Amino acid sequence: MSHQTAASAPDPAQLVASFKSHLAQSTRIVTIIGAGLSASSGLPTFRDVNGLWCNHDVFLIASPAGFRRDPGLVWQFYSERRRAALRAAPNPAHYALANLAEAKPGFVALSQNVDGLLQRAGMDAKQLKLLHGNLFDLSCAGNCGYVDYNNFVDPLCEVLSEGRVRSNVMGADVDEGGKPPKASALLFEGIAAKNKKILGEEKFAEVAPTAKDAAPLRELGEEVRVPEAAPELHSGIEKEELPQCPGCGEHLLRPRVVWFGEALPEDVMEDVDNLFKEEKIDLCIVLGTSSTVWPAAGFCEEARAKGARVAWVNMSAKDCKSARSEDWVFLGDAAVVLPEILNTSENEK
Ligand code: BJW
Ligand code: ZN
Repeated sequence: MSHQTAASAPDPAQLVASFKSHLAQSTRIVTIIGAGLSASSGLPTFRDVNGLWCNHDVFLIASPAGFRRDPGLVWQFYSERRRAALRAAPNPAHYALANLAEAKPGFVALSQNVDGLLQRAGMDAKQLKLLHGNLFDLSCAGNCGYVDYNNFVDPLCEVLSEGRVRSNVMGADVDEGGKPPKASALLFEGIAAKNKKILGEEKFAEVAPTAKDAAPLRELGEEVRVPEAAPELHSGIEKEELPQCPGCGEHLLRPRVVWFGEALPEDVMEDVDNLFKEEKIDLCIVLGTSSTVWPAAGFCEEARAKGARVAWVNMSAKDCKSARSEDWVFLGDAAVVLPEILNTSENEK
């Protein structure tokens, strides 16, 4: 773990000690959480190199329009995510946060994660605000009001069973043996399509990748295919084959997560509004998020406005760009950093 502030790099031990001393005196603590928290549990983030979005036009997957266009493709993506989350286990950072929540009744986690791992680490539901929903809640895509909470069935229907889902609807192939991950065919096609868009047809033709360029991305003997055009992603799945809403019998079910352009859950936003309306906040921890998605990206400044001192925990300094010189910045894996800096047993309960 390396520790630094935006202005200088003081002694790491001193930095941890000063953070711990502030933590011990803090009662109202807000944590803004992103996908980096679950990275050590083996769940890919969204925007990192092998992240979930690296193969995708985000809006084909995480928008109501994407679901209308091809609900099968969206369901394939979320079925894989449900399966991966079910197989994953909470890591030491999830437990450190759950312990802190128990030790500090004024602690609130504002989590963008939908994987259920904080709940499984034992965090009290009252202290956990799920900004972007939950992979294991399903709702009617036609808004008849039907909701199915905590549905852990897998697969949800035959067409979404493991063997049937195309492997490349997730991020680039996941590194399983400590070897560098191999780019998937879809990633390669995506890069080509993007370059084509930027350069225009003619310029792209001049610099288009050749079979030789593509060769290192393939297994020995695997056929090398150079994309000709933008990949047309279609699942080929009929609506009738997907989970149907038992409430109205008319529409499909969808994962109850928040897509781009959709409002965050009303009750959650009400709690968040009240949180920032109430008295002083002592500490805000921004954890494993690129802070690119709103409204969550704005919560750190709201906490500052209520007097909070801010601590950042992230693998990448570039995602702590709004850090000020008086903030604590802990660069490293959340699963290593959090248990060290929270060390809840030392804090007052
Ligand atoms: C590690 C690590 C390790 C790696 N340890 N760290 C204001 C300005 C501009 C735009 C907008 C605005 N307000 C609204 C918008 C539009 C839009 C938006 O924000 N667009 C931006 C892209 C610009 N926002 C919305 O549309 C939101 N809705 C809304 O505002 O509605 C208004 C409305 C009101 C009334 C009526 C109607 C509408 C909704 C946003 C929903 C986002 N949904 C997603 C998908 C959820 C479901 C799913 O999971 O599939 O949420 S998108 C995706 O991004 C997902 C995430 O929760 C979210 C944030 O990503 P996160 O967690 O930060 O992940 P990454 O990958 O980006 O970062 C990982 C980080 O971890 C990195 O920093 C790594 O370095 C780090 N890391 N390993 C520690 N081991
Ligand atoms: Zn319905």
